[in-house]
Amino acid sequence: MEQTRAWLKQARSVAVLTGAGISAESGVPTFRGKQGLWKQYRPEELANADAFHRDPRLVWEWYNWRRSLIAKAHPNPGHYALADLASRIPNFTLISQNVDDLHEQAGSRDVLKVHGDIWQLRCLNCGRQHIDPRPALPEIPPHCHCGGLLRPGVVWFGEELPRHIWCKALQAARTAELFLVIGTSAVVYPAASLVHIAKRAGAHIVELNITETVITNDIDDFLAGPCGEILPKLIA
Ligand code: BV8
Ligand code: ZN
Repeated sequence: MEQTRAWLKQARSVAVLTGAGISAESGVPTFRGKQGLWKQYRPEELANADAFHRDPRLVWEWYNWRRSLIAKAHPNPGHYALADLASRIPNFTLISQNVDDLHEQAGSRDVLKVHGDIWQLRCLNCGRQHIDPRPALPEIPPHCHCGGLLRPGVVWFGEELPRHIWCKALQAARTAELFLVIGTSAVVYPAASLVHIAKRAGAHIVELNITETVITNDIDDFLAGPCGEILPKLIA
C-alpha cells in the first residue's frame, strides 16, 4: 500500500482499468463470481449476437434484469475514490469494462467504456442509437420507430470494441507511468491486453482484487481486498 501511495504521489500519468469487481460492493453481480448468474446461463452464452438473433426475448430478459439491478445500485467508496483521484493527477484515464454507469454517477468524466453502455439501445435496421434510462423496458424485445429491432448498446463476444474508444485506451496504456488494474478477472480480450501493453511500455502495474488472478504473477504490486475499502485508504 505504501509503495503504491508513493507512486501515486509522484506519477504524472495514471491509467486505470476496472472490471465488475468495482461494482460488486454496489450490489451489481460480477460475471464469473460465485453468486449464481441469472438462471442457468453463462454470460458468454447470452452476451453474443447469435444468442440474440436466436432468442432476442431471452437476451433482453437478461439485460432488463441487469438494468433493474443497476438502476437500484449506487456508487460505492471505490467509485468515489477513483473520481477523486482523477482530480489530483495531471493525466488520468479511467478505462472500464463495465457497462453500468456507476463511475459516471460518482463523478468520473470521460470514462472509456470499452464494452459499451447498458443504457444505450441501437437499432439493427437504421442504426439509430439512444439512451433509454428506464430500469426495465416495458416491451421486449423493443423496436425502433422504423420498426427495426433494438439491441443493447454493449459489445458482445465476437464483436469489435468501439474503435475510437479502444484507440484512446491503448494510448493511455502506452503512456501511463502507473497502471492500476482493479476488480477484473483479466480473462476478456482485448481489454486485458492493456495490462501487458502498459507493462511493456514500462509502467508500474498495481492490481487490486479480492483474489489473485491470471495476471497477478506478471504485475508489480498486489493489493488484496475489496475496492470499496482499499481505494479510499490508498488515496487518503
Ligand atoms: C473480440 C459486455 C473479435 C456485454 C463483455 C480465446 C482466448 C482468448 C480470447 C478469446 C478466446 N475466444 C474468444 C476470445 C475473444 C473474447 C474473449 O476474450 N473471450 C474470453 C471469455 C476468453 N473477446 C471478445 O469476443 C471481444 N471481441 O475479440 O472480437 C473481433 C476483432 C476485430 C474485429 C471483429 C471481431 C469482446 C469482448 C467483450 C465481451 N463483452 N461485456 C455485457 O456486459 O453484457 S465481457 C464481460 O466480461 C464484461 O464486460 C466484463 O466486464 C468482462 C470482464 O469481466 P470482469 O469485469 O473481469 O468481471 P469478472 O466477473 O470476470 O471478474 C470480477 C473480478 O472482480 C474477479 O477477479 C473478482 O475476484 C473481483 N472482485 C469481486 N468483488 C470484488 C473484486 N475485486 C475487488 N473488490 C471487490 N469487492
Ligand atoms: Zn431504426
